Amino acid sequence: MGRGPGDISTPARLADPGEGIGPDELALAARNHAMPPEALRYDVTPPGLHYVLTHYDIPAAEEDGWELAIGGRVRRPLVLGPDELRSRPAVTLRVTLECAGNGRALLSPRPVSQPWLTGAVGTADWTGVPLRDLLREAGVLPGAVDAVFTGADHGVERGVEQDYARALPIGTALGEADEVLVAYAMNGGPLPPQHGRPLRLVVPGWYGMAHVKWLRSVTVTDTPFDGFQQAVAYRLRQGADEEGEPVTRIAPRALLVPPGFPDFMSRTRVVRPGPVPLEGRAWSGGGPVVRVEVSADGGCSWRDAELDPEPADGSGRWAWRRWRFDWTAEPGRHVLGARATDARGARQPVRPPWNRGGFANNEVQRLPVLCAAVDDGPADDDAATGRDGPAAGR
Ligand SMILES: Nc1nc2c(c(=O)[nH]1)N[C@H]1C(S)=C(S)[C@@H](COP(=O)(O)O)O[C@H]1N2
Ligand SMILES: [Mo]
Repeated sequence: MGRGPGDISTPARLADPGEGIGPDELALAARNHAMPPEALRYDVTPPGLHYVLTHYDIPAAEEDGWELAIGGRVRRPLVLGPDELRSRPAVTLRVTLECAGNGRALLSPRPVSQPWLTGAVGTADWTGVPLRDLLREAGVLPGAVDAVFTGADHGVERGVEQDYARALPIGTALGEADEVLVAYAMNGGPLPPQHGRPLRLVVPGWYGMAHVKWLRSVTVTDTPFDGFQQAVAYRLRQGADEEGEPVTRIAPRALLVPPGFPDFMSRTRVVRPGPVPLEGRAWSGGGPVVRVEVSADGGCSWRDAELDPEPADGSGRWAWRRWRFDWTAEPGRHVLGARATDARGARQPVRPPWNRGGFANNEVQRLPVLCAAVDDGPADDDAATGRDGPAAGR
């Protein structure tokens, strides 16, 4: 760790100019995997392709004997097992989940942490019991401020030993609009271990850190929760000493299904001249995405993409939406990107919004594309910056 135990105040480090990803970050990047961008083609992310982020270890957590304790400032504390939850009216929500650190590794200076590019996102159908039903049954007492959610995983972070825990304001936890779930199923099956088996919180529209996995307790408090993941991590700060603003809802973002085929090392896309149908997904935690625009020149000029209609039954309100755009590729190099605007008018910036933790960087994607005819084979072109041309299979 390189930091003394108990040294709570040590801020997250910023990489030195030109400093590459080190072994610690590589280890995090390898265990917390991204969703491959081609998986943006699916409405629901297939099993195993959804991104994963776990601060510590995946705990040994199984259904048998698991208990969720609901207590604190409530009239009737409850202890419920997965079977008792399953016997209650169930709700299934399609939710796009995104890590607050998505885009962090694109920042300069780069906050040293899990070095996400843009793949820390995925969409799943989560089934469970509305949290408000459980809190109503327990009877929240007057003066309640926060509901604190604690997971079974344990670790040390910047010198602070802790169980992973996050809170929501009691109004959000009880809210009709936010539809917070205590989920026991993902895509119709039990939660996989890495996604929180046997129980997790799902907070539609909020960044990933709020969706506490391996959930073992919900504690209603009459003072604001000041645990590490609430008061120290996940705050938007410019300077290390600022209190900062809490990270909450997902900022709008659109990404492309990469067109054509990739170069092995650089991931530059190779397409042929002529019509290239583009598609991607767009989402926001601030209301539905109402507009997506596409740029083929790195964000200088924009044209409207076509958004798929929202499902009439409202089932898509927390999920990404597909968009399409008919692009005509001309020979040469291009930088593709798309930008989303949500119902509240929030629009993705072309320049990255920087903060010390590297949170909520929803800058417009920059996807390099080389358009080349078959005869001028891109293999000789330095777009294939690796040793092998794009035709060399691996
Ligand atoms: N108990 C627990 N819950 C957790 C975490 C964790 O480390 N421990 N990580 C959070 C973060 S930062 C994210 S982005 C999401 C990731 O959820 P996923 O792995 O199911 O995609 O889980 C959240 N819930
Ligand atoms: Mo996250």
